[in-house]
Amino acid sequence: MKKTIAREIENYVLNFQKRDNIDSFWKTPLVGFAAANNPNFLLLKEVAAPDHLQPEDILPGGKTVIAYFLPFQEWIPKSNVENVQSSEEWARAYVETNILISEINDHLVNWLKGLGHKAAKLPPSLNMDYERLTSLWSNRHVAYIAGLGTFGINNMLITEKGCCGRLGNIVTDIQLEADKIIEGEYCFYKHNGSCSVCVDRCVNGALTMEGFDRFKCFEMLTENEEKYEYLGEASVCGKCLVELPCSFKNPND
Ligand code: B12
Ligand code: SF4
Ligand code: SF4
Repeated sequence: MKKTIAREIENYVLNFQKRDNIDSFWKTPLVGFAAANNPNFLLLKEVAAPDHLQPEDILPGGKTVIAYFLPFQEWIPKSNVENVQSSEEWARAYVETNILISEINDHLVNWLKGLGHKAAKLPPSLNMDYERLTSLWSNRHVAYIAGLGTFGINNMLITEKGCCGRLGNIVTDIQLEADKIIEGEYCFYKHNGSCSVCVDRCVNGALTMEGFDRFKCFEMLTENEEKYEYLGEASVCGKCLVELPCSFKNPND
């Protein structure tokens, strides 16, 4: 069943990028599975984020959380290396990937229900609190628990296909074998202190070795959103994800 779910996501992406009105392209998705009762879900709530929802809040009786990572084709991040403002390709990929994630989630929920299972996604209204700039559900944390990667000091989840891509999740009542959390650190800085390229790349003083200022970051995202208003809601920057040793792979490989 795990392979069937991964194939379903992969096929959805392949068909989506064939559409005439879609310009972005993605590599084969990575898919991971977390047990809904993994103690790390509660740990996140108790240690870091008291408001964070549990899988049970999204689907009562849910047993497994499915996490997927949609890596961008390399030309998209490469287009975003130069200049302070984001490239149009990066902005467009953000807008199109948000549509893709929303469609994949709806498709998976309906497809699993059609097979007689229960499944649910996080309601989009809970995804972002614009005053605090946080969410009640962490796609990164879920993907980490599902064994898809580890955190970089740029805050991104670094997977075996790097950090340049976007994440999605749904919860189901199917009991599936959980994937193991990755041991060790993919980020070079966390591994042996040998890298800080992402910090040097930040264009608005938001990401420093002392920490991350989400409001300064959001200032840059808003500047780009205004520039690319004609594309939709492109709240982007992403300079701290591109041209890094971890952009397209686990740098320790
Ligand atoms: C709020 C938000 C923002 C805010 C704040 C960013 C931030 N760093 O927190 C703003 C608007 C500034 C922003 C900016 C960006 N964002 Co943003 N954002 C989100 C959003 C909607 C919610 C994040 C959140 O608050 N989660 C809840 C908190 C509690 O968890 P967390 O911060 O995700 O994760 C923490 C815990 O896991 C904890 N933790 C780490 N290790 C451990 C271990 C244990 C044991 C425990 C208990 C906890 C713990 O620390 C983590 C980091 O703070 C997510 C989507 C989502 N729903 O997850 C996207 C998301 C994080 N953003 C993403 C991206 C790509 C960006 C941008 C590059 C913009 C762009 N697309 O061009 C920039 C990058 C800025 C940066 N370097 O951090 C991607 C990241 C993809 C990836 N590879 O990881 C996400 C996942 C969207 C997606 N669906 O793919 N973002
Ligand atoms: S650029 Fe270097 S320090 Fe930054 S997240 Fe990637 S590996 Fe870690
Ligand atoms: S997204 Fe832009 S402003 Fe935000 S931390 Fe990264 S480089 Fe800095």
